Amino acid sequence: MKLYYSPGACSLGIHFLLEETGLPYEAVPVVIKQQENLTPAYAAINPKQKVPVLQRDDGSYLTEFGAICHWLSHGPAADLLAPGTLEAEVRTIEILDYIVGTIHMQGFSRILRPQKFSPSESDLDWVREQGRDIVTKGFSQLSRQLGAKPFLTGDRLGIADAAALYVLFWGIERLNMPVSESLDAYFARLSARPAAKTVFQAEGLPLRALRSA
Ligand SMILES: N[C@@H](CCC(=O)N[C@@H](CS)C(=O)NCC(=O)O)C(=O)O
Repeated sequence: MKLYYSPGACSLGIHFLLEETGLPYEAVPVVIKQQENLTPAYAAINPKQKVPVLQRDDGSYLTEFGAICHWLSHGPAADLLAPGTLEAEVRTIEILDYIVGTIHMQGFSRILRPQKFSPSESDLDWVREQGRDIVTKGFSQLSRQLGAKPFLTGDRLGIADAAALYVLFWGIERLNMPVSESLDAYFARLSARPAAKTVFQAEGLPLRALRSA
């Protein structure tokens, strides 16, 4: 398999998941800052010009964070990641979609790319503020969802945790946003996993306080 990723982007979550599974894969950087996702060569791989993309062993390309997670957890990594029951599956999708669709796409997109939401320079601070509001509410929801469990969906790592890893990396590490103690400790636990350490290092992402919970 081949993962197309950009350092520090949402593809970080898939990178982490692949590393957790121990399956063989190659990580191919497509640096968004250098607009490598906008080249014709990359458009031929993903016409949406986004990361992550997973090229599977049959050569086909799979896009969208949730679809890639779903495929991994029912395909090659089913032994490790399959939710088990239909109820566990839909609860997992419920959380994962909220993280990707709301916290990332609605919240962080406003904070990090406010100009996509208004053509007027004078609106941008307001758009960023709206984004912070959405992310803050989102993190509270994640904290409630986590409760006293080790992982978002229970006692073992699941695909929703991979999505949580990247939004918490953005919130805690990049933007220094306040989060609840339990969410902070959860992020510390995820970041301290060997797979996370490998991926942070591979993507060149120094953690402020390489957390050691
Ligand atoms: N809905 C997509 C979102 C992917 C996405 O927004 N990726 C961002 C990086 S975090 C990207 O590739 N942005 C490039 C751009 O917008 O130019 C998914 O779930 O995979």
